[in-house]
Amino acid sequence: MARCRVCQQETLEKFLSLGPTPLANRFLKREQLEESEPSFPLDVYFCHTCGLVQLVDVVPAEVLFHDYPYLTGVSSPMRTHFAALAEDVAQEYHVGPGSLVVDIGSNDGTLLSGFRRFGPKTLGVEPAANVAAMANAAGIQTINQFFGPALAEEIARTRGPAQVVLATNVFAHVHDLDRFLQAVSVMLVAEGVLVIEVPYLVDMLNNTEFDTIYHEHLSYFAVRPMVALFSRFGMGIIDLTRQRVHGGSIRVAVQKSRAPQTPVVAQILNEEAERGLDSMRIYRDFAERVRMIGQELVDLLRSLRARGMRTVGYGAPAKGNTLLNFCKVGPDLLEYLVDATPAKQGRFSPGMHVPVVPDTRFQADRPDYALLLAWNYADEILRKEAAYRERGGKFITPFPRPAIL
Ligand code: DWN
Ligand code: ZN
Repeated sequence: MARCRVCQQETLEKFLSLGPTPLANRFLKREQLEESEPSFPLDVYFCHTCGLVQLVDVVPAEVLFHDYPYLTGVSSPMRTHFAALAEDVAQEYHVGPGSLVVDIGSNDGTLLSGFRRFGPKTLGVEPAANVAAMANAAGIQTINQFFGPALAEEIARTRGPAQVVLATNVFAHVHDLDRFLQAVSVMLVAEGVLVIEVPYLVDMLNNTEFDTIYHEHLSYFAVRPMVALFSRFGMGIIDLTRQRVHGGSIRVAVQKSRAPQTPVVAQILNEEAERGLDSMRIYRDFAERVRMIGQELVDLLRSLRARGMRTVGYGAPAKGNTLLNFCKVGPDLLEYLVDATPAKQGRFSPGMHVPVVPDTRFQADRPDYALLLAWNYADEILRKEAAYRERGGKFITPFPRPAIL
C-alpha cells in the first residue's frame, strides 16, 4: 500500500484514473512515430489523513526533466506575471544588493531576470541541460543540477546563505518533499523566506481542470496538507495570496517560525473545510465531470468535422496532452497544434501524434475552429488573434465545459 507524500500514512484512496498515458512533454520527432512509446498509469489519490491529492506512480525526474521543451519566457503573460512576482518579493522582503535570491526549477531565467533592477545576487537551479544552457547564455547564472541537500550545502558554503528561495511551478513536481525542505532549510538564512507558487486544488476542482493532471505533477495542493508539511520543519506560512496564473494558483511565503497561524491561513483553511475538501464526495463528483467533459468535447469536435469544418489546436502545452490522450483526440479531429515554442515545432504530440506547427501557420491558414489547449492564456490569445475572430474564426474552450467562444 502506497504511503502519502506528506504524512507518510497508508490512507490513500483512488478517485480518478485517466488510463495509461504517455509523458506530457515527450514530443516526438517524425522518425520516432513508429517506435513504441512508453506510457504510465495516471491515477489520482486522496489522503484521508492530511488531505493531499496526489499521484503514487512516480516517473523518475531524470526521465521527465532531462531534455525539456518548455520555456517560461515563450508565454508573454508569464513574463508579465513573473516580473510582478519579482517586484512583490523584492519589496516585501527587502531584497537588495547584499541579498542572494535562489530560484529552484528556474527554467530559462525569466523570473530571476525580474530581480536584476533590485541588484541582488541571483542563482538558478535547473535540471534540464538544454534550458539551463539558454539561461546561462542569457546571463542568468544557473546550475544545471537537481536541487537537494548536497547542492544546498555547497551553495550556502560558496555563495553564502540565501535571503529568498523561490519555487514556482516546481513544488508539485517534487516527490521527496522532506528532502526538498531539508535542503531549503540548509540554504536559507534564519529569517529568510521560501516563496512557493503552485496550482491550487480548489481552482482545479471548481473548473474541472483535469488536464493539469500529468506525471510531472505529483501533488495537487490545498493549504491543509501544506500547513501539516511545513510544521514538521518548524516552518509556517507567513503570507498567502491566490493568483490567476495556470488556471488558479496559490503563492505562499514560508518562514522558520513557531508563530501562531496567520489570519489569512486560518481563513483559507475554513474555506477549504466548508468546500468539503476533506470528504471523497467532492473528488467523486470531479471524476464524474471529467468523464462528461471528455465525452462532450469529442462529440463537439466530431460534429464540427462532420459538417466539413477545419479544426486545429491552439497551443501545444503539456496539459493539452492529458486532454488529447484521455479523449483520444488525434489528427482526425485536430489537423495540427500551433505553438510558439521552437523546440515543439516540427514534432508530434505524445500519444495522439498530432503535428505541431509554428503559430504563424495559424494566421496564414485560418482554420474554422481552434481548440484552446492553452486555455490558461485565453485573454492573451483572444486578444492576439482578434483578426482571426473578426474574419469568422472561432475558438473553443474545453473548461469548465466545452464551449464555442
Ligand atoms: O507546471 C508546468 C508549467 C509551469 O509549464 C510544467 N509542468 C509544464 C508546463 O506546463 P504547460 O506546458 O501546460 O504550460 P503552459 O505555460 O500553459 O504552456 C503554454 C503553451 O502554449 C506553451 O507551449 C507556449 C504556448 N503558447 C503559444 O503558442 N502562444 C502560449 C501563448 C500564450 C501563446 O500566445
Ligand atoms: Zn497524507
